[in-house]
Amino acid sequence: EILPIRRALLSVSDKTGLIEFGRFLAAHGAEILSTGGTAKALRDAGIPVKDVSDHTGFPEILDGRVKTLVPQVHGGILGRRDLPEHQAQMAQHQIAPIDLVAVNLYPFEATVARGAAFDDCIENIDIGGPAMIRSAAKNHADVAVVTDPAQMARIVEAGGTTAEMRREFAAAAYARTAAYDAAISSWFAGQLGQEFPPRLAFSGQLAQTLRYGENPHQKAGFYLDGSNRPGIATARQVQGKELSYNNLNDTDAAFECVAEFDKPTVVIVKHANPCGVAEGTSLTEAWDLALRCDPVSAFGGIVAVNRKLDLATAEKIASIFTEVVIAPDADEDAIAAFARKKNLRLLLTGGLPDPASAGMTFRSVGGGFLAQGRDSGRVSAETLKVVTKRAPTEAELADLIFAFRVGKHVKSNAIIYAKDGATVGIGAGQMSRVDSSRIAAWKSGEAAKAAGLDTPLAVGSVVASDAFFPFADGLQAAAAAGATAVIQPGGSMRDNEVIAAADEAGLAMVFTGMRHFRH
Ligand code: 93A
Repeated sequence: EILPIRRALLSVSDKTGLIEFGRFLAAHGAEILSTGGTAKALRDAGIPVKDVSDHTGFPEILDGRVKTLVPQVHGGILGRRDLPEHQAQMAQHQIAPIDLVAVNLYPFEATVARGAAFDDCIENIDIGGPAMIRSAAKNHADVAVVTDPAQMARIVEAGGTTAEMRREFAAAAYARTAAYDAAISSWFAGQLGQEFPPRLAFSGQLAQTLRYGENPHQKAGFYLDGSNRPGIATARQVQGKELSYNNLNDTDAAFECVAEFDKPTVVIVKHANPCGVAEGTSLTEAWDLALRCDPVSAFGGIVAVNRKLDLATAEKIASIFTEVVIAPDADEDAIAAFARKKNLRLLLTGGLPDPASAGMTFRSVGGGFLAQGRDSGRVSAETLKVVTKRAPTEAELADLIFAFRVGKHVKSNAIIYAKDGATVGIGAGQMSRVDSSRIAAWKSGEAAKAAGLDTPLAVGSVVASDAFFPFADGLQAAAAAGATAVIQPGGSMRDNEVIAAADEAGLAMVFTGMRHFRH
C-alpha cells in the first residue's frame, strides 16, 4: 500500500536529485517545506515551496544553527497517526503532519578531509539534520525518511512509499547518523591527541558488496574508514574481473609490504604472506629476484611494485599466471601489455602507503573486536645493537634490515633468509619458530633447484626472526642452513645461550629491541 505524501520537508546540503524529487512531490500534490538554501534551489527551478520559518512562524536564528529544531517540525514528524490523543494535541498546538523528510547533512567528513580549521569543522557538525532524520526514522510507520538520492529515485519510481520501503529507509537513516557521529568522534579524538585506544565509535562506509567472503558460503563487504589513506582503498581498477574478499586482503598485504622499501621493489604475495620480495636497480631486476625465491607459490599470486610500472616489468609479470597487480601508477604501454590477460586485475592507487603512519587495525573476537594501532615500527641501522663478537659487514647489515622489514609483513612465526636485497627463503605461520626456520631453509633449497643451482640460496645469506629465538636451536638451524648474520628483537630469558651459539658458529647478530608479531 502506497502512502500519500501530504507534506514533505526537504533540507539538503548536497542537492543531488533534489529538483527531480521536488517536481515529483509537487506533481503529487504535496506541500514542500524547506530550509534556506534548499528552498532557494527549488524555487529557482520553479517548484512551489514554503520556507520552514513561514510554516512554523519562527525564524531561522543563530546563523542557521536553529532552523528546524522546533515543535512544529518535530511534532509534525513524530506525532503518531494512529493515536487520537496525538492527533488532538497536534491540532491543539497547530502542528501539521509531515509525511516525508529528505535530509542530507552538513558535509562534516568532507570538511575534515580537506584539512579545514578546527572552528570550520565544528560549524559543519549538523544538529538539526540528524535530529530530523532520527525523528522520521522512529516514526517510519507513517513517515518516510530519505537520506540518499537513490532512495528519491525509488520513491519516484514507485509513486510513493510502502511500509517495507519506509522500514528499510529507517534502518539506512540510523546507519547514516551513526556513521556521522562516529566521524565526529574520531576527528575529536585526533584533535585531542587522545591516548590509545580512544573511546570512540568505529564506523565504515560500505564501498562494495563482495560476492562472498573468505569462503563462498560467507557474505562480505568492503568498507572505507574515510581516512583516504593511499592504498587498496584508493585503488582504481584499470582492468580485470571484480576483486574478491581474498584478493583485497592479499593485495593489501602486498602493497603495504612493498611500501616499506625505497629502491625499486617487487613483492609477490600468496595467502596474505609474501613468497618473494626483492629490491633491484630496476623493477625488472627486482621481479626476477622476487620470483626466484619461490616460483611455485608465485603462480596465481598478487604482485605489488613501489614504482610506476614499466613495460618490461609488466611483460615479465604477464608471462606467468598472476591474479592482481597493484602499483602507484603505470606507463600506457605497461597497461596495454595486460590487456590480453582478461582476468588479470590491474590496480593503480596514485600513491604509496606511508609505513610509518598512524591508524588502527581490527580483529573480531567472539562478541566483540580488538583494536590496536598499526604496526608502524621500522628498524634502522642506528637502532640496532650488535651482540656478538663479530659485527655484521655493511652488506650483511643492509640485508638484515631488509629481511627484518619483510618479516614485519610475514605471519608469525616468521623466519626470512635474504641475500643482496632479495628474500631467498621465507618460513611463515608455524606454531614453532624452529619449524619456520627449517621450512625457510628447505624452500631456499627448492628455489635453488628451480634455478638450476646446486647450493641452497640460503647459503651465505642473512636471517631475520620476527620475535626472539627462545632457544639456541632456531639459531643453530639458521647457521646450519648457511646464514652468516642474524637479526632478531632479543629479550629472551636465554639470550645469553643464543648469543653464545651465534659466536660459536661465527655468526654476527644484532638485536632490534622491536618485535613484529603478525597473527
Ligand atoms: O545548523 S543545524 O544543525 N540546525 C538546524 O536546525 C538544521 N536544520 C536543517 N542544521 C540544520 N539543517 C541542515 O541544513 C540540514 O541537515 C541540511 O544539511 C542543511 C540544509 O540547509 P540549506 O537548506 O540552507 O542549504
